[in-house]
Amino acid sequence: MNRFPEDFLWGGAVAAHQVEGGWNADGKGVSIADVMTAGGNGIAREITDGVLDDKYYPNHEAIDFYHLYKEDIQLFKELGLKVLRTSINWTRIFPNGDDKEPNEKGLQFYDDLFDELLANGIEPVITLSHFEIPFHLYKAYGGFKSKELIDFFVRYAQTVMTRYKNKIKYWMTFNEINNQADGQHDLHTWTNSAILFDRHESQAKKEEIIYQAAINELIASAKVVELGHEINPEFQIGCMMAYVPVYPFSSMPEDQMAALKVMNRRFFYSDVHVRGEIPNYIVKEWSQKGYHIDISQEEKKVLKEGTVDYIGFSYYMSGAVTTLDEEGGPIEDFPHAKWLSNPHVKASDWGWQIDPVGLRYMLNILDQRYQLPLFIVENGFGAYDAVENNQIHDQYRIDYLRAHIAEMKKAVLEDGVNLIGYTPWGIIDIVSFGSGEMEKRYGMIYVDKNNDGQGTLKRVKKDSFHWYQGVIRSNGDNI
Ligand code: P53
Repeated sequence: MNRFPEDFLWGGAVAAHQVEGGWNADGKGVSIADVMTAGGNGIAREITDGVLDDKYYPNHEAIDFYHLYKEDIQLFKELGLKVLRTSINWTRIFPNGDDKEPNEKGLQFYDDLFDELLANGIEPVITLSHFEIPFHLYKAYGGFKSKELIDFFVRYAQTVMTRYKNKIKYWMTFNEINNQADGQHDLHTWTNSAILFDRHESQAKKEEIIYQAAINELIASAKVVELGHEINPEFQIGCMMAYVPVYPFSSMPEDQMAALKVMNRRFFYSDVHVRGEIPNYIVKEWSQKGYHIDISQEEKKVLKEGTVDYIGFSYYMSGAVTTLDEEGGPIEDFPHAKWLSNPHVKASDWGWQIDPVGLRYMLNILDQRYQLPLFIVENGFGAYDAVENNQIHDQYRIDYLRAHIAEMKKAVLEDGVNLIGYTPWGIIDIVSFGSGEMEKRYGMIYVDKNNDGQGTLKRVKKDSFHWYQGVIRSNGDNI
């Protein structure tokens, strides 16, 4: 085979909270994304205790996809997308998370959205939880550190999987479940787990709680995989991981070992998703640190019975670690090692290290580790765009995507990796998750809106739009 399979899933990806807006429309509840202010390039977003009058929340309107999706779908159709990955915003369906009955208007919105996509030949691919946990579940239960959230998530998933069982085939449970692995980034633990920490918790105690939340999510995910297969045996239900290959900075054996340890910390999540067992390196870590993680025999069985059908993942960049005596960022757990920037690759304006070969490397590592179908559900280049005469010449974005697709092709055609699809991130400009900016743009479709929330919301095709159209049309031959 020297071409991609004919049914390769070329598409684009977004998430509900980053596009929809309509944050309190038609009975929707407040989600954790609704209490995140705008930060900036290098400026952290603030998480407020509820929605405050004097703050600006960029996700409240986002790009108003809630009202404009029909026009956007026409553009996606013109672009040639075969699939669109988005999420269901949990708080449209269960506004508080622990409600007894779902919100019919929220369910109807996704019926309409999915029907519109399908009528235009675009298959929706759905993430169940993409940083949209009901805020109430944080306040009243402390987020996923509580086992009660397992049942709330399962009920929500059961509701939507039943309702849309003839409209959706590909599902993912928790977006980038492993990006809370470091435990250092408040935004990541917030968006993945919405954990309410006590004020004076030590770093070690926090880490223990994050592991507990992670285990609870993995159990919830496994239950949903099993249940989903009962609802419709045709369902393909995957996990969603952020993979950032971490290289040894030098060829010192210790650097190689440090890189392996840092990678394992992230692999832990997919190891459980795929194998249904907690790997020994984590069992050991917990006992060495004296952590008590609550998981019953019954729950261990659940993990084993709910293993995923495929691995969805994001790929943006790589990293490097060293044990040499160099200046670098600290690594929890490996005080003798640090993060360094890799002199052999360039970085984006946000410091993300651009590494197309890393994608081929990662695809091979995953294929060998798991032997499951792989699905690249995010990849893209966040950049500042300039509009000249109503045109956007984003050659840098084309260069980034082309280089990554070229490596992805090698992984499939030369290395034999089983890859089922590719959905570049932020196919249309959206609110950045990490910074809350509009001007960190990923799209092939420009949206006229700036960081302060001003603009007409008008959509304009960028040069990358026409380029990607050709890629899809030729099934990846012309890149
Ligand atoms: P933004 C870090 C590393 C890799 C992926 O991110 C990440 C992050 C988070 O900062 O997140 C994913 O918008 C996430 C999306 C997000 C996208 O990458 O910060 O799944 O929601 O928008 C890009 O540039």
